[in-house]
Amino acid sequence: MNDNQSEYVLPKVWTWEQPSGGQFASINRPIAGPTHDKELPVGKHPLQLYSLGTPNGVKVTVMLEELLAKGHKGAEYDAWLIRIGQGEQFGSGFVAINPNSKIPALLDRSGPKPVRVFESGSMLLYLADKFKEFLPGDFAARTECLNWLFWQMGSAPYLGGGFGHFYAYAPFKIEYAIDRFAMETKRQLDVLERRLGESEYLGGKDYSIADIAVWPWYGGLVKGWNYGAAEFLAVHEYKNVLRWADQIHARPAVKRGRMVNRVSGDPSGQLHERHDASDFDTKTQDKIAAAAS
Ligand SMILES: N[C@@H](CCC(=O)N[C@@H](CS)C(=O)NCC(=O)O)C(=O)O
Repeated sequence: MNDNQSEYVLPKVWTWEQPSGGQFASINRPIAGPTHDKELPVGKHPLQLYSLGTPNGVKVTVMLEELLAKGHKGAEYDAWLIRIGQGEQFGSGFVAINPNSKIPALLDRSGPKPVRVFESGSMLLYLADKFKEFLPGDFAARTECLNWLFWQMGSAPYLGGGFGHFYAYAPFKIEYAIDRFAMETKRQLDVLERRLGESEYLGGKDYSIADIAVWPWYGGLVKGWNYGAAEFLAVHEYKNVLRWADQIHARPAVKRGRMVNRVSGDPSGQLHERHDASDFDTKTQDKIAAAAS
């Protein structure tokens, strides 16, 4: 085993002396709260989303596009871009909606008093309850769906903050950390593989917020989108997960939801902000570039 960390001697009390290095080092800090005053913009729709097209952000834009596809006009939304690499999640307006300073954050302005919703799992549940969609009404079926929703909230930090961080973003490769989190990630994929061998969708026979939560992380992983780790993790072993990932990817609302607040990849798949359904046809980055030339 590579023991490049063996010279480290634990101090009595940890202190924050320098950025830890690696991607995100510039925005990481050991304290919460705003770093600067900045009001958030507000658009014309009932729902205001402040986000970025990461797996956590995509969950909510997919849900909103699915609700709109079902005809729920009350799910119309403005999606504003929060560039976390530039520290926009630490602006005072953002922190007022999410004291945890992480995207996504949602403000529902449809009632007499705005309702703030933070944590993507809470947002999915809020929207499912509000519109009575993508969550079974039957108590036992609802509970099974929520089991998988909360499984995602508890598991994905090992995939993202654990495996993804040490595999793709840490300033150097640490075998111990990569081994530990690759093992856990493969264990999680096997949990999904077994579940999707017995059930078409995670919550049961119907597509639900459980699939919407899990797909951007684990669907994206087996499709090779997250961390470019498909070969490393031998994802071809997870046939049921691949079947389910493709099935969900084929949904038009999922394709639209993946485009919103996306700032990387093919320009035709990047809709930096979404304020109207027609933006998908006119405001993707390829169209904006063509109009400017
Ligand atoms: N449990 C949270 C996680 C949100 C999260 O980790 N967001 C990341 C981007 S995917 C973020 O905003 N990071 C910025 C930061 O840590 O400063 C959720 O599901 O909403």
